[in-house]
Amino acid sequence: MKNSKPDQQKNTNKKLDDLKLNTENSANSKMTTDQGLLINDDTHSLKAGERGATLLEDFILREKITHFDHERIPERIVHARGAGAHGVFKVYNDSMKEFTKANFLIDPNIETPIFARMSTVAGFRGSADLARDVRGFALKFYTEEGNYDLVGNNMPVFFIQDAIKFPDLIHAVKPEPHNEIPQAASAHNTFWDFISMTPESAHMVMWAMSDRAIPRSLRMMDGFGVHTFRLINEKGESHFVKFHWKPILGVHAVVWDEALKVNGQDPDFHRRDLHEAIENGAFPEWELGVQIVKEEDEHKFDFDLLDPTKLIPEELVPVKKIGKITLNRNPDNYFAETEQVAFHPGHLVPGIDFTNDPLLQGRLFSYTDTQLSRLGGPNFHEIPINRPVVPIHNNQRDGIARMQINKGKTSYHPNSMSDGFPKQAKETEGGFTSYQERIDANKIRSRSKSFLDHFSQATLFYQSQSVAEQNHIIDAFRFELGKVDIIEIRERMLVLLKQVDKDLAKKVADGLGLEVPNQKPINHQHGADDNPKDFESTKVNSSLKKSPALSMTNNKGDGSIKTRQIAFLTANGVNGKELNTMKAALVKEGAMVKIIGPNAGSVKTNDGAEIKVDKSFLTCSSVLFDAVYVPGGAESLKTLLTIPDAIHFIDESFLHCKAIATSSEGRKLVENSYVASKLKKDAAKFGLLVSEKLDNGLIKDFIGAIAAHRFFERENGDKVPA
Ligand code: HDE
Repeated sequence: MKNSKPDQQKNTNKKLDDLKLNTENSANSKMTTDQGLLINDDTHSLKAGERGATLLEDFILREKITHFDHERIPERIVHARGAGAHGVFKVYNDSMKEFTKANFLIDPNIETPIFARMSTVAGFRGSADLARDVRGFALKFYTEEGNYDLVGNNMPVFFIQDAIKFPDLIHAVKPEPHNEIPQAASAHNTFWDFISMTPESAHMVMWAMSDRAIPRSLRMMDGFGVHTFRLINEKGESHFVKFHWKPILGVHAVVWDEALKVNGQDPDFHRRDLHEAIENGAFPEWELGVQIVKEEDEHKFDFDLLDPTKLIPEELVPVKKIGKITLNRNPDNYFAETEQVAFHPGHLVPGIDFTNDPLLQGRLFSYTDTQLSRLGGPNFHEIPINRPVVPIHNNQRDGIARMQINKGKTSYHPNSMSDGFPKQAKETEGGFTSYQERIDANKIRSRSKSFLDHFSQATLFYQSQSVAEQNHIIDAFRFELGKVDIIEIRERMLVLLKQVDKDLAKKVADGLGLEVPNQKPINHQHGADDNPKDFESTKVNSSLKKSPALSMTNNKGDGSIKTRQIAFLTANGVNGKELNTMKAALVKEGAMVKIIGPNAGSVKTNDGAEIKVDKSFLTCSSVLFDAVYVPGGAESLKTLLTIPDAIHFIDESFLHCKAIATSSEGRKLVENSYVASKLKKDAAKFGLLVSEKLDNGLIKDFIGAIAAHRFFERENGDKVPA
């Protein structure tokens, strides 16, 4: 399906129909003011004479400039930079009936419209996409029972255990207050100062320093609801649940050097990738999964289900895949939809409920509150992207920018003048009731002892990574702490890392030119009158030593090369047959081929055909691609060898562990790069495919190498300067 716009497809999506009510299209229309007056001259303001002063009475000028003056709204305090898309969700079958009465999770005939927004956390709205950061991943389901929001991240745990610390965490990671430096980066003093005094963050910090924090694409990252929620079935029974959504294309990352360069080459790298994939009909998909835990098993784990710094290892409770999320339509207008969409973990439907996770509890306050200042008042639910697909009836009235025109003489309950309407709905009619959890407690400010194991899962995460992934984590700590210029902070971090893994701490210390201090970690997260001893970290001896599910190596998805971006390096005289054959083979597998040439325009093949150039060496670089192919052609290679950027393309692709293929004369580019020294007998095993001619063997090997994503073996002493 090439075109994803709803006008061109059979559309039964209620939310898209609903948005049409507010969609404007200026095609074939004359220009008007906001009052509908036709405009005769949008080019000149009204002046007292051709060279005279502008007149105050020019209401057309004033309306236009006033609107412009007020175009900006405050950006999100966190998750300011994001990209969004419309889509649908459908469950596979009714097997969830046992656990929940939420219709959209049990009826396979229902296709629920959704809107998704993915974001970085720390950077401002104009920051670059490939910052090392957690990615927000928020889903709004427009269900027949009202909107349900699953406001998650691409990592399954969080930095802190109590919402009251969130402003501190965010102040620490945001640019430092005196000079507003650095943008969209955690590599600075204040972040690590806070983290080093907050051992509960150890697990999340391992995730944030892993390759998960630099995704290849927003379409290739996991989603997690993070907190434990409840599912409530028709009988009113509760089960604990963790939500996951896993990309069909697998979870993939870039390498750090690449991320730094992408941010300069294309700061919109992720946003563009999502937009283009959807425009090309390559709709991103995830499978929604659940881990379900019975009420009576709440305390059977060696961690607390309410602690948001812990995950439930999939080896203990498997993820049951229950349905599919598909993003199939780009927003028509970024501001109206992606910027104004307002998520809130408290947007619930019957069949889903909260737990007492203290982080979740705080979030339930924050999200509505923040919209009041961001979107200007309490009517943000009426903004088209936010309004549900079911009617709203209540006695809430007025406020800034009220859209709804409520008829009738009453706006209170109970009333007799409107026959009691709108009436409350019984539970059997779909009325929402909260799960009646029994609570018998003192009102206190404290933290459960069951939250004090700060390191076991950090260790589990580290131990479950492949060697390459572990090396990347070590490098990330060296980079981040290397940017911290207060030695005491670096040392406190080494003390924490030693609790996670001694070898990790030692290697990071070596990179920093320090020794790992022989100290115990100190937990500074407690009240002034508390005894610090009561808050010391405890490490539980878990029987689970490794969780393969935590390594990206084991999350490769369908193993296809769909949507991978492949660069073909060409110049006049390129071997047309080789170019076209390889292109056809890759496109057949769903990859995207881009022709790179010395200049914009076109290149001539050796058989006289003309091929359009997608990018010149000036307007792109290897970091924007997943793999590179150099077709033969004596004349083409002669030209390419005179272009330093073409040689650099090969070196950089090799450094970033990407698949490289050449056929016939194409090998000359490799032979004239630093990669020449890597042309060993078994080079093909490591994704360096140099072939005398283009044959089926090369095509098959290249497809396999692209699917492998990266050849991290090259990082073991096989690097080249690039
Ligand atoms: Fe958020 N978070 N958060 N958060 N969060 C916001 O709400 C907050 C947390 C997440 O695309 C804000 O509308 C508190 C965890 C996403 O619009 C704000 C705490 C998780 C998004 C807010 C957390 C998230 C937000 C800013 C700790 C993963 C972007 C703008 C108690 C499960 C949603 C806004 C979008 C946005 C508060 C922690 C995910 C200020 C107080 C944990 C994906 O309300």
